[in-house]
Amino acid sequence: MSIETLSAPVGTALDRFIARRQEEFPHASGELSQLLRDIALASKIINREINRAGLVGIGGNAGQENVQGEDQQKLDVVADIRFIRALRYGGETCAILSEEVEEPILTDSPDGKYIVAIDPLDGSSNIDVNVSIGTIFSIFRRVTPIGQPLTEEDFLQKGDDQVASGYVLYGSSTMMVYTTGHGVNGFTLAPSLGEYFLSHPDIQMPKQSKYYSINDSFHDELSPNMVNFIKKCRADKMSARYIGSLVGDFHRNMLKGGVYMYPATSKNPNGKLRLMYECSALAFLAEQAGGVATDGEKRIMEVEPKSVHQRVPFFVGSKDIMKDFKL
Ligand code: P6P
Repeated sequence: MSIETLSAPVGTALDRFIARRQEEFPHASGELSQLLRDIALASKIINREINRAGLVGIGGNAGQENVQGEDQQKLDVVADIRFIRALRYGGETCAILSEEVEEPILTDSPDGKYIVAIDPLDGSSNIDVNVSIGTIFSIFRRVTPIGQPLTEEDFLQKGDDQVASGYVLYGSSTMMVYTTGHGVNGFTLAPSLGEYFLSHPDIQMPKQSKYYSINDSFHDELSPNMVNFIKKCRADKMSARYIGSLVGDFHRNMLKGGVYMYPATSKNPNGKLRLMYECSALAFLAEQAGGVATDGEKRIMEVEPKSVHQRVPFFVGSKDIMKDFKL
C-alpha cells in the first residue's frame, strides 16, 4: 500500500485518523470529520444495546411495521432513535433519510452542509439468533444553497455524488468501515476502552473470489445467464455463503473476495435492497476497494434515484468474478 494513501499505522484511534485525514485536505472545515465522529458515537451506543438486548428485554419484535411494511424489531426502533438523535443534534446534518421513516427528517441544523441516508440496523431479523447485523450510511452534500429550503434534488442524489459512505458491523467484534473517496479503512471497537482503532487499513477486495451469496430459494426465478453464472461459481469451487444479513455477507466478501446477489424476484420485482441507504453506500465502498457493483445493467453509482426508498437489484463483488456477470 502506498504511503500517501495510508496516513496512519494500524492501532491508530479513529479520532486521530479522522483528524490526520482532515489535515490532508487543507480546505476541509471539519464538519465531515465531526459527522463521522457522531456516527461512530451512535454506533457505540447501539453496540451496547445489541450486546445486552437479550438481558434487558429489547430483543424481539416491536409489534409494528416500518414504512416498508416489514416487522420492526425493538432494536430497529432503538437504533433509529439513537442515530437520528446523534445526527439531529450534531450540527453538521440538515436532513436524514432513514429506512425506518417515510419522509426525510429535517434536523435542528437547517444550515447543515450534509444529508445522511441511513439504514440504522440492517438484518435485524437476525438479532434474536445472534447473527451479525449492521448499520449502513451514505453522506451527501446538500445541493440547495444554505438558507434555502431543501428540495427533492437534495434527497435524490446518485451514488457518484456521495461524499462518504460506510457500515458498522455488529459481529464477533464490532467494526466501522468507511470511505471518503480515498480508499477504505476498517476500525475495530475495543469495548473496554470504548474506542475504535484502525485494524484493516486500505482494504482491497480480492480480485478472485471464494464465496457467492444468494438466497437459493430464488433459483427457479433466475435468468438463464444467472443460472449459468452460479453454475460457473460452483465449477470454480466457490462456496455458497448467505447469512441473511447484508452487512455480514458484504464484509466477508470485502476481505476474502466474493459476490453478493439480490436479483429482482416475483416478491420484489425491483429487488429488495434500497438504493439510497444500502446499495449506493456499499457500491461506493466496493469500488473504492477495487470491486464492482451493478444493478445488472449499470453501475449502482450511476443509478438516478426516483424515490427515497427506491429498491434496486444489487450485484456486488470481486472484479474478476463480476466481469462474467450478466443478467
Ligand atoms: P432474504 C435483511 O432483511 C436484508 O435486507 C439483508 O440484510 C439481507 O441480505 C437480505 O435482506 C435477506 O433477504 O429475502 O434473502 O431473506
